[in-house]
Amino acid sequence: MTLTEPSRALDEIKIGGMGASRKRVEDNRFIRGKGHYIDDVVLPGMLHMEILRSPVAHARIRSIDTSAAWDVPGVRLVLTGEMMATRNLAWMPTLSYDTQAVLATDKVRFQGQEVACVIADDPYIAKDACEAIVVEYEQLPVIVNPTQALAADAPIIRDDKQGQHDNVCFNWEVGDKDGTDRAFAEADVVSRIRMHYPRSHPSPLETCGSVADFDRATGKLTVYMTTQAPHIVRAAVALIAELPEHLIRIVSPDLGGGFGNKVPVYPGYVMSILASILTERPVKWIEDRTSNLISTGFGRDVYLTGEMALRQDGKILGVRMHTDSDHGAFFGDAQPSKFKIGLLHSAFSCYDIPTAHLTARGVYTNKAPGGVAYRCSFRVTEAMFFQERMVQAAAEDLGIDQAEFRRMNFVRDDDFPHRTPFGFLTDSGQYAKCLQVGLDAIDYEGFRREQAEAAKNGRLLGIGISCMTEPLGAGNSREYDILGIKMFDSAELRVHMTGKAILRTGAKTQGQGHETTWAQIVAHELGLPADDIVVEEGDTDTAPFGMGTYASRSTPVAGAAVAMAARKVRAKARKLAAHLLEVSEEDVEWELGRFYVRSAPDRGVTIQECAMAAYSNMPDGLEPGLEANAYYDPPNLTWPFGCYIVTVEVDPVTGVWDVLRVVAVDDCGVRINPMIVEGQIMGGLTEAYAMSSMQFITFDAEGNCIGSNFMDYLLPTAWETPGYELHEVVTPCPHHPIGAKGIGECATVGGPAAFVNAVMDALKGHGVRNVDMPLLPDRVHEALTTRADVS
Ligand code: PCD
Repeated sequence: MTLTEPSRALDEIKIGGMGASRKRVEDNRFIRGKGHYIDDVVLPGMLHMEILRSPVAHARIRSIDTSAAWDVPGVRLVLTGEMMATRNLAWMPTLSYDTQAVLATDKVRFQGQEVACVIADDPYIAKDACEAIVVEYEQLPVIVNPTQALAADAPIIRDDKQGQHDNVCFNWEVGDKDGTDRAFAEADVVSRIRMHYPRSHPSPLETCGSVADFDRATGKLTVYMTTQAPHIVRAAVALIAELPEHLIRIVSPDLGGGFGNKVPVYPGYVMSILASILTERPVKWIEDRTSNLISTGFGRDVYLTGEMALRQDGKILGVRMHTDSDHGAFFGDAQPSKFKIGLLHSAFSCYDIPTAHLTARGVYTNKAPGGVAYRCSFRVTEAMFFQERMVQAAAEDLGIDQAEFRRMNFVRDDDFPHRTPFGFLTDSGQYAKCLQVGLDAIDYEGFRREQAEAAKNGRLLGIGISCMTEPLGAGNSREYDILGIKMFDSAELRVHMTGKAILRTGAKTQGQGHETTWAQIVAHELGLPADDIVVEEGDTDTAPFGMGTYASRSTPVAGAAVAMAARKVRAKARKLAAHLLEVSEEDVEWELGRFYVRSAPDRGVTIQECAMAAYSNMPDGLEPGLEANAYYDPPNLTWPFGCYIVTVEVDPVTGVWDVLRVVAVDDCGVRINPMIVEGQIMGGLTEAYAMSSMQFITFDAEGNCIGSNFMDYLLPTAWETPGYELHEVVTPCPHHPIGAKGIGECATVGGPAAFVNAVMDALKGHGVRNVDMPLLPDRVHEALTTRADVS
């Protein structure tokens, strides 16, 4: 700092810049009931669509008789697979290079699969008419898990696919097999664990839906739909339906939560589009709760087995993992194309492990499509759960304290960038420090004493730790693409003459608060008050091309693009400032919100004055206007770190467990809006708690989905939800323009293992190594009484 350094820079917090816990601007409309969700879209002449779904899980369709449905007054159209087939639309490609039935033609392959649909004057007529459709099914044997799917005599579910002679949808492998074998040969101790991460459902409060509006006069197709990735949908419609891309407009309005559920393209969207083209009227489809729960993107359903090679002194020498994942009838989830099991191989990235090997097998079953990245960056929830359960088991086998075991194996702070055993490059972190903050906060030693004391009276207390780093922010485009479309993102910033601005990005908020936080990044870069910037996302006619919001990629990618676009605007504003100040550009200095003359700091112009000049007083030869766009292709993923510590008390008589305390230490680099970040962590922890304690979607032997409503599939309310104690550590991301890393999913990813580890710690000495989630009281009770694992 020189003596002439002026001190007129704006107080960044006051203008709502980076680090301000600015109130969420979108909440102004949400809490007033003024949000504009899919069901709020009402167009003149709009018709309504309802879907007839299969009651059985596996059956050949003998016949479909729709005549009675056509006779219901008010019915405009009835669609079957056969009719879709005449337009080559009975099947559609998925985002994972598979195919999925839009409407079943040959067979139904899961309960709830789309069989026919009715378009009518109102949704009630459409629903009644669906019930008038008669379908004759010839039932087939049903497969509901990988063991059945892989049996020698198993019926082939995907007999529609040429060359498919079994129920395997992929085999995939990564890591160093030979090196790992050697590590195991040298090990003093080999620790083993097997577990099932059960099927779960993202269940956003708002279900899926669409309003398709084809205008024959202009040839324009507008589709309002609940999608987390509008531009991917536009590309898919253009490439698959071969409609002209410039005449397709996808609008994703306000979304009542996404959580990965709104990434896949569902048959309902496709049918509403075709129905609008055929009827030449807008067609609305709104899914009901049960349809959402039984037919749309499930998460998890992975069987994991693993082994860890250990040296007696606690050093991890290598890891072997195998997964069998149940993808349901269609491989419909989205992940970067070259990674079949998502980023599951990001497991063990925070530990310094020389070698590892993973084999992954995906199978088809008679269940709805699964494997969706429910609040995780493509299967990392499963990866981190497995990792932290394995680490706890290994520490126990070695007789080393679980915190100490983690600390001794962590990647060190001075060892970044660090190459993980599966080949990722982690960017930065202070893992031991995060753990220590957490241990101090929960008073680890104190709790251990309390636990030992309580045990004397037969009370079961437990403490569980879960540490993880998550790969957030796909791309870079070299490694990450979906169906060949490279993963990067974008922002476009227009500053108006009075210094107000509009910002658009290729991301799509679903409740995360982008309207609030993106404006904060612009405020940070330009010194414009955040309140002067309006943020828009989700309309492909206006937003720059982007890959959408999932995998906590928005801050790492679109957020970076926002900073870069703002910097381009600042560079142009500098030219305007030089002109206004009548000095050369090199003599102009910047401080937040203002340019000034280096030799005369009192002589300056504000960014708003530059904006006005861009339209009213630009120098000769300078293009008018003040706007810029930026496409950002990140050099790497961002790697936030989380340490979650939970204490519980288990009732030895009933198996009921209560959470005593939850301490969360998150390092997501620089926080744009600390309040929003904390909200993300609390929401994430709540989902973690739900999965570990109560959520269960299962299927009976006939493939009936048990858990198709909120009476059976439980969402935690404020009453069950424990209180959270949040702490932070800040390790700025070295390659992100504002040092931020993603955070949206971290607590859901890392959280479940902390709850389960805590209960398992309480059960230590009772002969139990693993109880599969959800840890319902009867399962915990069974483990206590049988002194055996429960799956
Ligand atoms: N941030 C800040 N700072 C930092 C980071 C971040 O501030 N450092 C913030 C931002 O800006 C935003 C948020 O926070 O606002 C978040 O972010 P991120 O992390 O980036 O993320 P995104 O991308 O935006 O988002 C996504 C995520 C996901 S993925 C999910 S599931 C979930 C989460 O997000 N979802 C949801 N969260 C949430 N929230 C809400 N409300 N809603 C929803 O729906 Mo996936 O893959 O899809 O499964």
